[in-house]
Amino acid sequence: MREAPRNAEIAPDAVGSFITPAAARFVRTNFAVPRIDPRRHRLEIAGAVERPIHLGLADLRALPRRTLVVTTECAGNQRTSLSPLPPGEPWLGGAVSTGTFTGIPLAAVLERAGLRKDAIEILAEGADAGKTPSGEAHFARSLPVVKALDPDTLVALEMNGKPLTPAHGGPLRLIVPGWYGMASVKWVSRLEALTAPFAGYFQSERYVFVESGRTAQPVREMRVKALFSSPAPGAAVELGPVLVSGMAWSGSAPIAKVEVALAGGSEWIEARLTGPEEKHAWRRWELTWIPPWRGRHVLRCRATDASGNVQPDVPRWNALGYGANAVQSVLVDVR
Ligand SMILES: Nc1nc2c(c(=O)[nH]1)N[C@H]1C(S)=C(S)[C@@H](COP(=O)(O)O)O[C@H]1N2
Ligand SMILES: [Mo]
Repeated sequence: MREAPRNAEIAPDAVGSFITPAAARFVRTNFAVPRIDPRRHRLEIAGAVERPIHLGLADLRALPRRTLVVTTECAGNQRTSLSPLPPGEPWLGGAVSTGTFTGIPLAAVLERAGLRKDAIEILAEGADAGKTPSGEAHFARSLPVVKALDPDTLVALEMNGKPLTPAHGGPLRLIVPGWYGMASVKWVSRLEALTAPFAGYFQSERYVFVESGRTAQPVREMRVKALFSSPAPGAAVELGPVLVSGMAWSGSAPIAKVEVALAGGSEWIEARLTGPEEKHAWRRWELTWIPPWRGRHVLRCRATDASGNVQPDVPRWNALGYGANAVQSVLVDVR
């Protein structure tokens, strides 16, 4: 947790809620939250378009809206599982949350300006700016045109049925389902259709997998992961049946199964998948465990998605510490 700029994990007691209340949501900010007057805010659409335009919030609200439930995880989440610890926010496991987002498909917004055929990427620039090692910059990221035109990529106005709060990008942010959080640019004020790849600081110096002996790869889809919501870490429970539960998600495919290894054992037992099934949201899982004895127990959980991706036992180290998705464990005291 850091105060200025503010970075905070999800409230631990909110992990088990399918929709994360706004006040409990994780926050990731690279620079100070920009001051924006929603009545005057204009979204500029420029670059490789037929008609460069500016749209106010009222113009956007007049376009057909969609609502999607979306789980977003910060690419640096669980970085502290890596050794040596890479630079960046020292997240434990709580840089993940789920919201109901209402907005206009980015494709419909671009259509207003008439996207030209030679556009290959859509750059989204936030109103926030500050110093980076390569000079003063706005938070800005580009999306390949196919992802930008995906009907589920939104220019969002609302989260959980209310106008977006300033901390979470209000009045306007991108929501890019399936991708790590950096793609969902907050306080978006400018879209530019590009005919050459964007190479700004937050595109080429950050949010890339840097591994020795390999060419750097962009960080995109969220890797498969499961976490515990109950019991809470270090919780004391009575000897008797214990409901073990949590959440699991993957940016590549639906969750196919979650398994739990009980009492430090190597045998994996399949949990039940329960609760709402939304294409871009985490899935709840649960399992009833009957502890065999009093004392301390270690439980582990592991998710597999429908593409066959499974969590590794050991995290894959990379220089900037992204995509850490090794199997998590929880310590339970049985009294
Ligand atoms: N303009 C802007 N957008 C941004 C960021 C930022 O610093 N500035 N941080 C990104 C990152 S790294 C993440 S993980 C998500 C976090 O969204 P949240 O704070 O609403 O949870 O916002 C993304 N969008
Ligand atoms: Mo992030």
